[in-house]
Amino acid sequence: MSSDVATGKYFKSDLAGKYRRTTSEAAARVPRETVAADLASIEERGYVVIENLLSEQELESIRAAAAPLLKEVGRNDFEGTRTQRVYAVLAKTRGLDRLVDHPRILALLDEIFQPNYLLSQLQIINILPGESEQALHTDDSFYPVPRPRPPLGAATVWALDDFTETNGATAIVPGSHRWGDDRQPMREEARPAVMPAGSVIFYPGTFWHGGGANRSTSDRLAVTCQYCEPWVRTQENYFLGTPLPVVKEVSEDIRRMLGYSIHPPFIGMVNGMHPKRLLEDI
Ligand SMILES: O=C(O)CCC(=O)C(=O)O
Repeated sequence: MSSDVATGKYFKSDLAGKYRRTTSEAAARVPRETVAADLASIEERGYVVIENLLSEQELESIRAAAAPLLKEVGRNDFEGTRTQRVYAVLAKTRGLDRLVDHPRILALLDEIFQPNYLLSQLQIINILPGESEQALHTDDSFYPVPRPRPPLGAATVWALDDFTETNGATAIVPGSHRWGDDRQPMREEARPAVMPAGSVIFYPGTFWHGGGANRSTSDRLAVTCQYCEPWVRTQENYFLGTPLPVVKEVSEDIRRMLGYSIHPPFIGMVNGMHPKRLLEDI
């Protein structure tokens, strides 16, 4: 064994020759004081709501991309039998990409996770009138690592309609990101994340929340993006589920989050090489 391996240097180094570790240029341009304020809110309350991040024009175009994909309702109480859910979104439309790689969100992820974190889940969620409340849960509880602990995942919920007290706004439990395994929230501890369309709520995977009951007469349309550390398994298997032509079309930030990246020294390699070499002949 070489001394580098013995000292652990080997396992910490970026061994990629041609494709080195990549970071988000757009995220790096977000003012540091903005990132610090968002992180302080997450640290203190477990979440940050960023209001009106999307323009009316962006909202319209995202809604137009989402609408034709809305078909099936959920298969159980957790998915919601009166909730339409769309999976494998990146393979179906380019219209939601800017939610996945929004610089303001990547700037937070850059601080919370190790470089080359991954996209874990991307869903369109349309809660229909009459839907009941979803069970409160955390998003990274399926990783068998005891709490309290740092998050292994993080999520956004983008409001494409106004989120109101009555239409199924995400129910959130402030401060719950710090709880240990011995504590679960009572329903009365949850409150709706009321925010105007075009806003986003960001919370770590340790934060208790759930879809709200829709007691209104209109739909509640949202998109949720979830991300995870580069060394845990993603919820949706994008390595297998994303056709190569789609991988070519998306931004470099999304490509990296789909697994065309390495967690140094070599986690994620293909045939001993950086996965981006797969794209060279296409
Ligand atoms: O739709 C929402 O507001 C949140 C949904 C959610 O947390 C989930 O489906 O896991």
